[in-house]
Amino acid sequence: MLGDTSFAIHPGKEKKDGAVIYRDIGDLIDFNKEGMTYNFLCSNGNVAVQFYTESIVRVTMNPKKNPVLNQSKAVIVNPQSVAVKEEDTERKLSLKSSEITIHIQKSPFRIMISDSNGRVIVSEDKHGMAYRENGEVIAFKQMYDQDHFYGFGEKSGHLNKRGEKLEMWNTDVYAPHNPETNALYESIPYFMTLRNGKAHGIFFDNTFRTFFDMKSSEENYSFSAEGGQLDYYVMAGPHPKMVLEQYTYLTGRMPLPPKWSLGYHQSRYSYETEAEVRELANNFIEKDIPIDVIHLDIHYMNGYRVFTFDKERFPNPEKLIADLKEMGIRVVPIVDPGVKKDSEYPIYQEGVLEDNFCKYIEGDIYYGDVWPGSSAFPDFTEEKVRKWWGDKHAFYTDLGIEGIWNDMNEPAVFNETKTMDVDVMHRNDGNPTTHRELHNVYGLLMGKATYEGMKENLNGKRPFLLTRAGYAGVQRYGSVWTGDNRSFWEHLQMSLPMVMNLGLSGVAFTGPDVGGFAHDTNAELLTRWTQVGAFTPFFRNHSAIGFRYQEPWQFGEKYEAIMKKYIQMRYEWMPQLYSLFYQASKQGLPVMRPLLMEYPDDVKTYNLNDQFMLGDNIIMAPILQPSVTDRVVYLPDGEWVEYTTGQSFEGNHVHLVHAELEDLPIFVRKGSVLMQGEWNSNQQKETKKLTMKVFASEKEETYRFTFYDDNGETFDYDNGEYVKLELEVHSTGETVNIQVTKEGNFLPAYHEIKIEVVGAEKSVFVNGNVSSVINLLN
Ligand code: MIG
Repeated sequence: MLGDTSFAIHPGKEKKDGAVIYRDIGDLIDFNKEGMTYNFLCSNGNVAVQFYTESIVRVTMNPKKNPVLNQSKAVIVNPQSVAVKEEDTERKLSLKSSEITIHIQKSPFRIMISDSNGRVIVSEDKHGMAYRENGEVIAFKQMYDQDHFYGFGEKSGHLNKRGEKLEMWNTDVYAPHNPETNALYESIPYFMTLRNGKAHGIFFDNTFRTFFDMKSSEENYSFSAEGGQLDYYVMAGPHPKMVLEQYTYLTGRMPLPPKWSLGYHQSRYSYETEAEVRELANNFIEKDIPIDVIHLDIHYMNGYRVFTFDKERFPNPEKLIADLKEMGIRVVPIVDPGVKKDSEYPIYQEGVLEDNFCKYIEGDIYYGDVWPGSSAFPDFTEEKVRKWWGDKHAFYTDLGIEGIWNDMNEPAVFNETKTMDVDVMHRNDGNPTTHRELHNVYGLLMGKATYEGMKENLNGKRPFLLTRAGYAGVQRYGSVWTGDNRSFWEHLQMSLPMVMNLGLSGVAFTGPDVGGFAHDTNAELLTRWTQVGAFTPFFRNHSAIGFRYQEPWQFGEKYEAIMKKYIQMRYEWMPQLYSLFYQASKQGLPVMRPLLMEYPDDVKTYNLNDQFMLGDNIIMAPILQPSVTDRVVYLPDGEWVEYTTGQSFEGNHVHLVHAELEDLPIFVRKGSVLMQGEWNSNQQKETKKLTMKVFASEKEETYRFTFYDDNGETFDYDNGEYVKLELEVHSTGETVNIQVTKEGNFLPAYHEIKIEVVGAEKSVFVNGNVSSVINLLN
């Protein structure tokens, strides 16, 4: 059947008009192996297959030429040398590693991937890889009745994306985020499929506008891009955690953030003067409400010029920053990419004279309107420009600043398309190409420039970066907030699946604007949102100009007291949180998880949107509606205890729980542990007393946990300056036996960990000896 391989697809299930004509990859003509790469010449294109590890395989199809295999902005590793067994017959070829087998049907060329147990992971049937004359590339895969889809980066709507069509094109969306709002600020063209309790992942590494169609057909789903190659990685799983480890092996993991960035952040568009910022800081101290960070939004600058301070509003930033630091507060200023067109402004002068801005192919600089008016945009795709931009951050670090907030880096422009013209060229480190191709990585590369520049300038201190836009791999540089939400209960509800799906997409350090950005918040909403925020990985209250101020004290003492309690709890839970962030930095696992990640065999968890887990043993069931003080909670297998009341709950059951405004239902799995510090004061946040709570189980249980701590500020952990405890907690009816293996040289302010058994009297043994502490001195 050589040659004649065009087929038509009707968009939408019913529509019969407007068919789209695709060209199938065709038949296999010839193949060879070069190094670690299998090259397939097909009648209508070229395909390369590489094993990255025993359980990760990459498929790249180029319609016109040999696949280009070295242009990824996301993947940071090269293929390992994997022993592959080949089996070649007349109709089929199979390539087999210890974990995966790729079965290739030769005519037409179709790929099926199975695991070592013969379980089908992905397969192609009637349609496989194809493309269109206009440059679009597409892959069709069979969809199974039992398939559930997760991830896709930053998306509104529910957890499970089956029945949705998702678009990736970094977009500034100020209009209310609806369940149908599709392209948002981040593009992470990656998803995880859960089928009968087993998971696998697909990462479509294409920076053009991409689509994932899990909607139009019941037989197959597809992923496609407006241009470029069909370049995707299949991760074999089979556990959801393994999928994420595999995906973050490819795209990298979050460096351990500075501890202060895990605290409470207060922001406003904008705190406009030094006096206002000082008053804000004083309020927190006087009221004993913990705070680590105050953000400075665009009004701190002189006419919105980045790398400047407005000297009238902020006469002495250095002093302000030093004074706040004494109070235990850091300042994080916003930095947008747009550089004001102003020939007397040094950054603009340098940018033009050193040729650092994005240009049209004819050589004219691209100007777009943003806050400063007409502005030029650094070409972050070029190493030289990233270095320039990164170095400029000495302006901030010289003032004592350790964190930066990148906004508008989709890049957002005030025009019809909301962004830069797609025909603007990027230099792309010697491989010039258009904005159409690199739009989705502009934010990622700005993040890279900023993170690396800050790191360089901070002499051994960990930088913090908050970024709005990004692409797969953004976790290597920054944390992500979910952009301009509103003070709607619906947005509080939606933030849970949104943050959970970001977590499933490799980005562990995320959160929404607590209280809601646009629109006026209210006392009850802010209080409930702060309860949730206390346990989301990134915890920042932020609100927009023209709307009600929403600092924790704005609605009177009753609400202030509740919010204060939860913000303080954030700090009491810091040892637990920090250990989970450590896990994220090592394995790529999210801090905040959907239940399906821990209970992939439990179908009741597959689209559970209003509960989440912290690590593997805590379930949060917040109240997400006004005037509601009772809610349904689903607890999966195991036995559970409510954190505040101590009440026991059976797993595998639905419960009705009561929660007054001051209550957040928190369930801890029996037999597991929780590390708890204490709240001292804002100037003295270091925990001196650490307790390990063991939640007693009547049954025999074994629980494992990795506890981690270090100085929270530097990279000295690279030289062994950390303490890591591998804990194995074995509970029986009468005893708790704790096995501890310690690693690292760091001695925290607490010299021991007190063990407290919650819910029963039990004898406690540490490494075989009766003891109620874990001693860290030896
Ligand atoms: O066009 O800097 O999402 O957090 O406060 C709005 C002002 C620009 C959008 C960000 C928001 C920030 C605001 N920015």
